[in-house]
Amino acid sequence: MSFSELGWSQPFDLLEYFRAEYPPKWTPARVCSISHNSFHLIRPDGAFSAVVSGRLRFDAKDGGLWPVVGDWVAALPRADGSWTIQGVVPRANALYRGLMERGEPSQMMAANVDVALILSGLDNDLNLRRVERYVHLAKTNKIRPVIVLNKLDLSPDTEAVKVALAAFECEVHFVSALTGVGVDDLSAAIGHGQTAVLLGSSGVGKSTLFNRILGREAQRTSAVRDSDSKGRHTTTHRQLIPMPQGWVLIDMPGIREVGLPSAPDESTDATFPDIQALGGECRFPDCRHESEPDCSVQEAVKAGKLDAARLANFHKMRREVARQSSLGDKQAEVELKAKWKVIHKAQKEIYKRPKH
Ligand SMILES: Nc1nc2c(ncn2[C@@H]2O[C@H](COP(=O)(O)OP(=O)(O)OP(=O)(O)O)[C@@H](O)[C@H]2O)c(=O)[nH]1
Ligand SMILES: [Mg+2]
Ligand SMILES: [Zn+2]
Repeated sequence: MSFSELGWSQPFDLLEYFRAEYPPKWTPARVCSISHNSFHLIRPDGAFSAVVSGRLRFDAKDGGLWPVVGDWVAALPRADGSWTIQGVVPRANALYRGLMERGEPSQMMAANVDVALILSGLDNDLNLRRVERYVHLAKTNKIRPVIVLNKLDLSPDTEAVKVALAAFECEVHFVSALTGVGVDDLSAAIGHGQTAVLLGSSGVGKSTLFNRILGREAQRTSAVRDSDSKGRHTTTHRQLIPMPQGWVLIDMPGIREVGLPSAPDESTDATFPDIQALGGECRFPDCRHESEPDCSVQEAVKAGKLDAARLANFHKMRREVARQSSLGDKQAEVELKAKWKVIHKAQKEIYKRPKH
């Protein structure tokens, strides 16, 4: 297996980066899952476990990087055959969620993710407001959102759902993880070497789809409750596995509250391209589409061209993003600090040089 098949998709060579940055014995590997203090890693010749080195643990307390699922790390073999993680390779991006409800900063869920597969089950009424939140999560984290409607075998009439999702301007796939219908097309929509993550409520069929694409039962699944078709939170930890199709998939536990991560106020614009386009016609360039005069967005709602519930969610999400942003973003601060450390070090080197 190559690094690309393990999901290395940054525009520089991983081995060259290691040669330039790390001691010769440090080897690149990717974090597949984490249980307590044990990190399950994969590299081209196979899987192995490692613990975080004392140094990295110490640095993390002092604002250094801590590895999460999807991270590329530098692993070092010890004399007794065990491994330690010595460093974390700078991330291309990361999937954050907000924890405003708990009054906590945004939390990193996975690193180096290219595609978010936003799953809903056609056995339940489609919760458009929730899908808007997932799309936002993806877009603010620079991840391509792909909306997936699963359980097509239970509800083959897709027209109404297609109409309801048109405003999202997102790629949409209808699949049945159970029968396999639509799964090859979905897989083909994900590029070679990309990393995709499964997002959605418990019971929508994330793990069933994961197993279907992988071709074996790697993840446990369990039936939804008869009373309301809700899941039982069967998957309890994040799991990354390279798929035989040449890309990488991360199965996730079902998300209860889709909290929005801290981000600039305008971040909701990309999530609501229809509202953004209408907003270009408002009288005031900084119109908030609330009660301003000559607001094209409000007019579109009155004319039945824009769903009032969608606009209400736009407002709600904007307020939530602002509140979460005031709570900050721990890991992002850590990354920024690490970046500045490197810059300051480089500056010091420059000042140390003799002046001519
Ligand atoms: N009919 C039908 N059932 C499906 C399909 N996909 C999944 N299921 C069923 O839905 C139930 C829940 O599936 P899981 O894969 O465990 O759901 P999950 O999203 O991983 O749930 P959590 O791990 O709890 O977050 C299981 O009984 C699956 O067999 C499908 O395409 N059609
Ligand atoms: Mg699951
Ligand atoms: Zn307006």
